[in-house]
Amino acid sequence: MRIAVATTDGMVISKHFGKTPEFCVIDIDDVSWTWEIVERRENSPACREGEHDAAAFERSIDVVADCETVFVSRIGPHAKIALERRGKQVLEVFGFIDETLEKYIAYLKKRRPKKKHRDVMTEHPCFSDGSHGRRGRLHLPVCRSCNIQCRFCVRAQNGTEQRPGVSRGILSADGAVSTVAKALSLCPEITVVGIAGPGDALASPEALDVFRLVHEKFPDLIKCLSTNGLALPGKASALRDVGVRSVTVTVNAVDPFIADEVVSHIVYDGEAIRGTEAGRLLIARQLSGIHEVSALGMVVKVNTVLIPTINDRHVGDIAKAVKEAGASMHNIIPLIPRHELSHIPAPSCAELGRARETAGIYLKQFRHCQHCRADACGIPGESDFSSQLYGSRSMETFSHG
Ligand code: CLF
Ligand code: SF4
Repeated sequence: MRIAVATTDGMVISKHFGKTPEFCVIDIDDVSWTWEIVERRENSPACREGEHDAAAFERSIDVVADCETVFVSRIGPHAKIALERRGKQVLEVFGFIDETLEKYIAYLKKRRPKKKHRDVMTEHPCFSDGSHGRRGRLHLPVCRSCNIQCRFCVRAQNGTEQRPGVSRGILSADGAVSTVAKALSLCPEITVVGIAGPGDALASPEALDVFRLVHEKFPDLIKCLSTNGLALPGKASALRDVGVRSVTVTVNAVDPFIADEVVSHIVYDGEAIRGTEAGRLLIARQLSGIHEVSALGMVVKVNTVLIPTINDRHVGDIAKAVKEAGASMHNIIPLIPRHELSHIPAPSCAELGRARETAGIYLKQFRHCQHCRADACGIPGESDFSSQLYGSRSMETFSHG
């Protein structure tokens, strides 16, 4: 992790956030628990002889943009809130940097998560900033059907579209183990085997069967499940037993009226349910599923599709609710306008940034999502071996989000 220290000499935390002429940037290695100064960054102080320079203040915030924690001798409430809104931890302390870091590292070690959790947080490309661009993931497109209908979802099978819910075809459970072996030979950086569609991973039994087979042969690979959460309650033990260590639940609303605008119907116990009744049931089952899997040590990320005019003012409520349920990370992804919501434009970068900032008050935000296809293979954003792995199969129509 990276921290910033307000200092003048690289030895003592001695400066007020608004008055420091520099920040000393330090990296802490959370495996060896060593630290090193990697950079001394100049800063133009926002407070000058009692005057506040708003532009310089914003620049100071930018100077520490890549740091998780900021150490200062003093800080005003406005600046503290501004940093916390950007997901920073702010610690006020006056003292030698080395002594302070010794105490801080002891604190970090104590709150260090259990081993399984730590591996996911350091080795999974969708859970760790450090692993993004270095670690790969393989998606096995084994789940054909879905138990809900999102108003933006058109399931498709083709070799060209780059979005969730698309694959070249459906893979049989028998072919999964040899597919993993081939994928590892193409891309040895793969640390994660995920099932993310093209339908919902829990709407049919294939995902559990495939994870069981893959886990027997490749126990060290992280198994990652992505679901809409309707069928998640009651499955936590079964998922843990087949090696699942990370779960993504797509939660687009925690208000049944908003959920009704996102989902046209759900199918529960063989019955199609619509309207706010469907929303209420879906939300309750998503939150209780998140609670159950996180209680068993699986790391939970929540995906939210940002839909302007529908849930764009609701992301803070979503982040708060799913965090209380046990989620550790949030991934807000822009709507790809399709199907019943094809008339709504995709959110702009600014809208996406604002949503992440709001949700980031409650939950750590993942910002590197590549909208992977359900048959993705490689390092997200860096390499793509899916056509070598799966070839160009002919298609039916299916999707996932
Ligand atoms: Fe796949 Fe999703 Fe697991 Fe990652 S993807 S099931 S958590 S292994 Fe990652 Fe791809 Fe974004 Fe998903 S970049 S779409 S967040
Ligand atoms: Fe099902 Fe996913 Fe499509 Fe929603 S986006 S209908 S959960 S496949």
